[in-house]
Amino acid sequence: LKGESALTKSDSDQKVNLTLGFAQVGNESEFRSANTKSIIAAAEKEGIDLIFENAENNQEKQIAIIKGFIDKGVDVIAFSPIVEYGWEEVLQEAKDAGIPVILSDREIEVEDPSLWTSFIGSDFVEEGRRAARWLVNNMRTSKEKINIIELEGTKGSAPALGRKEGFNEILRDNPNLQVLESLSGDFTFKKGKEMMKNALLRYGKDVDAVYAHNDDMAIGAIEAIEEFGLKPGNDIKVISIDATKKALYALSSEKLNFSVECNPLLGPQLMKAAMDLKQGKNIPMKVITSEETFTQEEANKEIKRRSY
Ligand code: GZL
Repeated sequence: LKGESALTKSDSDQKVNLTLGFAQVGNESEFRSANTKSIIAAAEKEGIDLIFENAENNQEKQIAIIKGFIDKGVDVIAFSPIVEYGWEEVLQEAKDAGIPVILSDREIEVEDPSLWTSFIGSDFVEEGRRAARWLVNNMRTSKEKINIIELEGTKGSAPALGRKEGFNEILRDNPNLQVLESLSGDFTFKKGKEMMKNALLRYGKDVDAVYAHNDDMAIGAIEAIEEFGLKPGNDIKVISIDATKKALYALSSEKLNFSVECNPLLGPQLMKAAMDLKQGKNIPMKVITSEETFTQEEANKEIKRRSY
């Protein structure tokens, strides 16, 4: 779906008369691919006419897509905002056009909360706390300072801001853990690997652990650590968030040490919210998905039941 727009015609026995415009953030990670598949499959299942557009990690493009939905007069708009800020104007246009907006996966910061109707996604701050707690409880070294490299997600995005906040909250109570450097890997494998290579050139064996805001950057860091001549998961502990299948395989091969789940399968909840809105029902302002965490031991069992 990269860069294309997909118009999925509903099946013949259309159950609801509903057109949903969805502006996807991009195609940057395994999480995103699973998220996209979930949304499209859920629209098909419910007989909802989905207009799916991909903003390719560009806010101007995402705004233009949303404006296009307003011009088309869709019933409901949903999107996964690439960053938290800069949405007032386009969401005011949607509100003036009487089109409700659902935030999928990522939140925004706006003065006027009436500019969006509902948020369906995760508690990123808690995800960051869970990652930090594992390090606090599992980094057994004699060193008085445990040195961490943080690989951050897209600058200004809700998951990157939340995961950093939660991680730092726990570190404030554990001063023996310190972030040597925080680098932006933009949630991608390529940038994550590149940033980790730079960090290893600067700090080498002084690095004790890597905290990656998502699996794709963690897998990149794992490759960079191997190419540097060290053993990921052993010489340098690696922890990540999302817990996609790639992370579960890295856990079972002991190159990754811990992964915090961030559930991408939001399609069914999103379609239910859109249908409820169309039928004039009130919907909850926030729906936080329940999530788990995975150690190396738990990975093998989980892999068997995972579709993504
Ligand atoms: C989190 C989501 C993040 C994932 C990344 O809900 O927005 O964006 O953690 C994805 O993998 O790129």
